[in-house]
Parts: sequence; structure tokens; C-alpha cells
Amino acid sequence: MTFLDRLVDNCERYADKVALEFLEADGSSGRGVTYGQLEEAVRKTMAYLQEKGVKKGDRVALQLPKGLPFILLHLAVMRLEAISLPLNPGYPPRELRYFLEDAAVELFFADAAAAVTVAPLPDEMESLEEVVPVKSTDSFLAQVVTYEAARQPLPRDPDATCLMIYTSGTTGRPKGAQLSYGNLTANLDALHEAWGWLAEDRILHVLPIFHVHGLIVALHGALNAGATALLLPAFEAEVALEAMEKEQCTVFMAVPTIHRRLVEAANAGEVDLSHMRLLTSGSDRLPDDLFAQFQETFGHTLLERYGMSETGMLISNPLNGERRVGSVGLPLPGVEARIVDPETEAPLPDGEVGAVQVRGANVCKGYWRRPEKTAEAFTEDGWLRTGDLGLREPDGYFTLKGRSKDLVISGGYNVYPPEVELVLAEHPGVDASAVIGCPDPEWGERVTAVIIPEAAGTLNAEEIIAFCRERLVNYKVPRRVVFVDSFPRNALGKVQKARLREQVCDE
Ligand code: MLC
Repeated sequence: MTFLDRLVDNCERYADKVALEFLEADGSSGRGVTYGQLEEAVRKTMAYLQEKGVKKGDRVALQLPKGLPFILLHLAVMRLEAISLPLNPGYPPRELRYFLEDAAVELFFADAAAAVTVAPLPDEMESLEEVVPVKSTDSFLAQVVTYEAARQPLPRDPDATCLMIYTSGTTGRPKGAQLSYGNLTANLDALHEAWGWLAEDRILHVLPIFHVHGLIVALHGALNAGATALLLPAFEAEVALEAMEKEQCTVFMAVPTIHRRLVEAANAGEVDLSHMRLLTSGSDRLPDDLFAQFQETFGHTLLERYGMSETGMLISNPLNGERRVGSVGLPLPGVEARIVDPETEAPLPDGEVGAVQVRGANVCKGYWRRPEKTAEAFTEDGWLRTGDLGLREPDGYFTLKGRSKDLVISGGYNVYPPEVELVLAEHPGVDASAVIGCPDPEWGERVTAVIIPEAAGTLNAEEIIAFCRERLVNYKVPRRVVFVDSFPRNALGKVQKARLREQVCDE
């Protein structure tokens, strides 16, 4: 049994209940899809994909806006034992190309607006058979309704990969974390229990659906519970607050940047969120001041949890019990977490800061076609090295204390400095660069590029930002550029980023 069995059961059990409602950008009501309609449309989409030749193990990339076609394709791909590869619609051609090539994608669904740019790709890429432009929900549905609903049995192999999420690392190039049916099922079950999901829940969904947070935790979480997801195409604080109230929502999940904007928007007027029962925060550390301000403003205590693309959710503050400020809480059912010495990897006593390692049925089996990266990421006895530092309190709560990996988190998105540094290295005026995160009240961290120019006075910040904009998705583009003559380096010549942050960030 996988989460897909549960979803199909829910579609029968709650056939007439709204599973998804796509709100308009201003929060007004939009298209509703019942559980019964969802199942019918998924089966028709499966038949449509089968006709396109999709088979077990194929990679199907979805670079589509947050809407019904994305969700139908994603579910149908997984039902066919193929692999869903969601992609940020903001990826410029260069980044997109990398993902399609690396994952050896066979079929690519693209937003029609990008279709002209991507149309020639099948001629240039060996594996890619077809690019299918999707114009609108109506045009997509008009196409799939003509198919006879597929009768394919549900996937049975828990170890097969059904979802691939790209994440980066210290070497700069992103790699695909292979999540299996079993991984997702274990994590959905754990969260269902830990957060007390109810079929009566109504979640206001404001996150992008190309990441684990918006896609698995929020969207699948709701469908797994037989609940209703009300999806906004993008986050806008006033709209979200109004929609939560008007729609009498009970659940909301977001990142600290979003929670801060909600607090700021609510301070301007009266908001009653007494109908909410669960508001969670993740993807980045929740600052203590925001935890308190949120409580004061809304009378709700944010439930902070910790996860990553490779694992889904790992550790969470409890639904009932102490939600401890500054802490990410207790390991979820079925998840083991430990703190080890970063050098020797020997377990450390409670209260000592070390490297966080995790193990459990939710943890991915490794990276797509990167056995050496998989071997680096896991210990011999199967613990995943998260790259985060933290400590365990004597009562079992975990607190994160920074990172050993070179990573910047901006507005809940991970930015891997080596990826940005590779782009900067291509600029003819850049001799060397180091990308760091500087603390920022709005974004958590601000991507900052520190550059040694080829010749002093020849470069300006605007030019560098424009260069990056053409080559990187928006959140990776440096928000600040600083020119220096040299970097602090250690004896091996490696840039000391901690020292560089001290020198540059407070300026
Ligand atoms: C948008 N911009 C960002 C940005 N998001 N810049 C830096 N960091 C970000 N996160 C850019 C925009 O392109 C724009 O650039 C400018 O910042 C201001 O835009 P905005 O309108 O204020 O931003 P907005 O579109 O409202 O987006 C902010 C946001 C969004 C917080 C709603 O970033 C967001 O949805 N974040 C959630 C990310 C997420 O879901 N992460 C989950 C990863 S899974 P310009 O130059 O065009 O003006 C994971 C595992 C786990 O980490 O545990 O959850």
C-alpha cells in the first residue's frame, strides 16, 4: 500500500467533496474539483500519457504554473510508475537545460509562454522525445476528457522512484534526490499522525508546488487526509489573510518570510484567525522575534518543523505540547535523528553541538545517476549527513545551530553558492568570486556576491546582477555585490566564508 492507495480511497469516500479549489489571484472563488472528479481526471490523464508513450521509470518534467494541469500530470505520472520532475517556472533556459539533460527527461510539459524557447530542445537532446506546451487549464482538460479513463493497477513497489527533486551541493551542480513511493508514504503517514490532519481541514495553500514543502507536505498532506486545499497562484499577504478568514481555513503552511509579511499586513487592520487550528513554519529557521510577534498578532503559536528535499519532514514541534521557541522539535514517528562529532562521526552527548544525521523510511535512496554523491551523503550504516549543525536537548528536542554545508537560504529557497560562483566565473571581468549569505530581516539571508575584479574599477554591481539574471532563477541572483582586492583564505587556499561574512555583511 502506498499513499496513492490512500488517495484513491479518499476519492471514493469523499467523492462529492471539494479536493482542490483554485482561487483567483485576488482570493475570489475559482474552479473547484471534487475528489470524484479528481480521480476521473487523473485516470484520463494517465491514458493520455500512455498514448504519449510514458512507461515505468520514465522522467516526465513539469515546468508549469501552479494549476490543475500540473497536479493531474504529476499524479498521473506517479500512477504510471513513471517519475515526476517538477521544475520552477522561473528557471531561465540555461538552468532548465541542465535539469532536462541531467535527468534524461523523456517528456517535458512546458508553459505555453515558454514554448517558443523550448520547442527546439528535442532536436538537441538525445533523451527528450517531446515538448508539450500547455496553454491553459481549459485547453488541457479539453484534450484529456476525450480519453477513456485508464484502468492501470496502482504501483506496488515501495522502493521505486516516483518523484525527483533537484538539490545542490558543495560541487555546484544540482543533483536529483530520488524519492520513492515508500519514502513519501512514510512521511505522509508520520505527518498525518503528528499534525492531526482531519478530513474536515481546509488548507490555504500559498506555496509553490515544485518543492517538497508546497507539493508533498501541504498538497499531498491535504489529499492524503481527504481534506480541501484552496490554492492561491502566488502569495500576497492581504489576499492570504482575507482568504483564510473568508474561506474559514483551518491549516496554513509557510516559510518565515511569508509569516513576517502576514504579521506586517495584519498590524494594519483587524484579522480574526480563530478558526485556524494549525499554522506551520519551515524551509528556513524561524527567528525568535517572529515566533513572538506571530503569537501576539494572531494568538497562534507557529509550529516549526525541519525537513529537506532528500527526506521530506524530519523533526517537528508537537501539535499538543510545548512548541519551543528556537527549536525544531522532536523527531517524527519513524525518524531517527542524532548529533555526531563532525570529524569522527561519533555520537555526541546531549547539549553538545555537532552534525545532524538522520535515518528512516522517509529518507531518499540517493541521487539520480550519482553513486559517488550518494556515497558521500550517507554513512555506511545508512545515516544521511544533513549538512546542518545542531544539538539535542536532554528531553529530546533538537535545536539547529548553523550549517556545515555551504548554503544560503533566502525566503525559504536554498541557494548553493558554488552554483552562483560558477556563473560569475564566466564573466570576463571577474577574477574570483565568493558568494555568501548576509543576515536579512525580510529574506532570512540575502545572497551577496563578493568579487575580485580582473582590473580595479572596471565592473559595477548592476552589470553583475544583470549578467546573473540572464543565467539564474530570480532567488539565486545576488541582491548585493561587493568588490574587494582579496579574500581571507586558510592555509590550503580555501576562502574562509565565515570571516568574509564578518568583513562584508555589516558594512
Ligand atoms: C522572490 N524573490 C526572491 C525570493 N522570492 N528573492 C530572494 N529570495 C526569494 N525567496 C524576488 C522576486 O523575483 C523579486 O525580484 C523580488 O524578490 C521581490 O519579489 P516579491 O514579490 O517580494 O516576492 P514574492 O514573489 O512575493 O516571493 C516571496 C515568497 C517566495 C516568500 C512568497 O520566495 C516563496 O514562495 N518562498 C517559498 C519557498 C519555498 O516554498 N521553499 C520550500 C523549499 S522545500 P525582482 O528583482 O524581480 O523584483 C524545503 C524543504 C523544507 O526547503 O523543509 O521545507
